Amino acid sequence: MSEDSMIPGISTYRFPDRPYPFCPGCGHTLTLEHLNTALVKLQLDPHKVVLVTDIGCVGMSDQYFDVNAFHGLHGRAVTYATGIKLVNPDLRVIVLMGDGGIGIGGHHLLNAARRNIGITVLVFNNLIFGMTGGQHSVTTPHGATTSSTRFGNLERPLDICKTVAVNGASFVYRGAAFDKDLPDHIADAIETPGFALLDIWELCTAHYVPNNDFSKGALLQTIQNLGLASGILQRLDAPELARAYHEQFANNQLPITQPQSIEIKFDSALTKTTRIVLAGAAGGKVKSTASALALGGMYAGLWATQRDDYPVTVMTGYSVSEVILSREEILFMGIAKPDILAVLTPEGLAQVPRQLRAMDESQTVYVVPELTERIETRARKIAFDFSRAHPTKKSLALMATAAIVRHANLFPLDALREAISTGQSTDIAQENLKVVAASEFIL
Ligand SMILES: Cc1ncc(C[n+]2csc(CCOP(=O)(O)OP(=O)(O)O)c2C)c(N)n1
Ligand code: SF4
Repeated sequence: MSEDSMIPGISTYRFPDRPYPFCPGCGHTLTLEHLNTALVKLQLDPHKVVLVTDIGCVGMSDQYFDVNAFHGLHGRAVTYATGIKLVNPDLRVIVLMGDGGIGIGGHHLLNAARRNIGITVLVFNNLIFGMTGGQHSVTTPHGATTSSTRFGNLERPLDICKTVAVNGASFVYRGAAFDKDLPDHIADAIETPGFALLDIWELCTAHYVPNNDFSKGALLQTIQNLGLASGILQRLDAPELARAYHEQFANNQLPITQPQSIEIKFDSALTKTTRIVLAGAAGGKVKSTASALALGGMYAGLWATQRDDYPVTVMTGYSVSEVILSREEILFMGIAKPDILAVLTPEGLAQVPRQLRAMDESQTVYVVPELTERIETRARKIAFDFSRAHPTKKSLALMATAAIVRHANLFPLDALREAISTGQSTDIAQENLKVVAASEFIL
């Protein structure tokens, strides 16, 4: 651990006022407490820890920890973690997933071990699909009763540890959620540079325990009966992929895309974090407008985030972009309640009813005239006036956004012009600067 990654004196990584939601006696509670103890032992900078959760009861875990988090599709947690680690090898990326996720995303696990990517996988192995009612999983023992194996499981269980070990994992451990020394092993795994996995056996008190007359003793006995080894099962010293990847580019003097530094050239009068949603149509340059808005904010000294949503099809359907501008670092990119919502097209409007309902009188909806009557919200409504400037489908988003920047006094319009000039090709920027000039006529 490097010195700069230490913030001494952290006594917990949990949110103290958020109790876990699991059933009484659920092993997930024990394992998460062990994880917390391990993090406290390591005293890692919370900004450099990322919990990647899979689906299932275990998938709820990340919201109880005050660190970065990513939650995605079932079985894919290892792939998300791989991507995060590849981009930033300095992060401690910890995957929390069930045996169900291991089965669904087994292929990803093999490849993560084979690549020796430096992530830590905690398998919350309760021998069952917990969240969906106790169906059998890849680790359910032969003969076990589950809601999908009423007369006993006919399949043989997967040995997760052997599987990742044979594929080259750097650290492999098997134990139980009851193990007192589990925090030390979790810490050991997190400190391992390469791929590390802990197969942690647990009780699902809602399903596996009642269906199999199961208990702590029976769980430990089952590990033995199956002939599964426990403790540290493998420790290999092999190059970690993310570091090797970055070094390879450095040795060949090729730049890996790095965040560009931006020179602050303007001042913003913005005092409070402002959440802006642009709801328009695909092909309407919504996304590039949002990029210009975010970059303009940065030129004016603000923090900015951008999040885009559009269908897989092109040039048809909706396109909704969310931009947050703030004086403070932005730790969560989602927008449940916008401060400013621009409704530009019917497709966009169809995507934002919840946000419109959430808004109150202190917030503003800017809307094209033909959709004004269809907006149901408590927020202040302001309609654009297109009598003196006539945007096309392609210029509407930018013209509206430039008008909003001025009207809401987000930052100087020159910062938006700078973003367009530096962030877009010369021809497109020239056209767009004319659109910005025309924006003064519409609000
Ligand atoms: C690809 C996919 N298949 C099935 C599901 C339905 N599903 C949601 S939770 C779950 C069971 C999760 O079991 P596990 O991963 O072991 O976690 P646990 O609930 O035991 O913590 C399933 C099958 C899904 N969300 N995605
Ligand atoms: S259903 Fe099982 S895994 Fe889910 S919270 Fe309850 S005991 Fe835990």
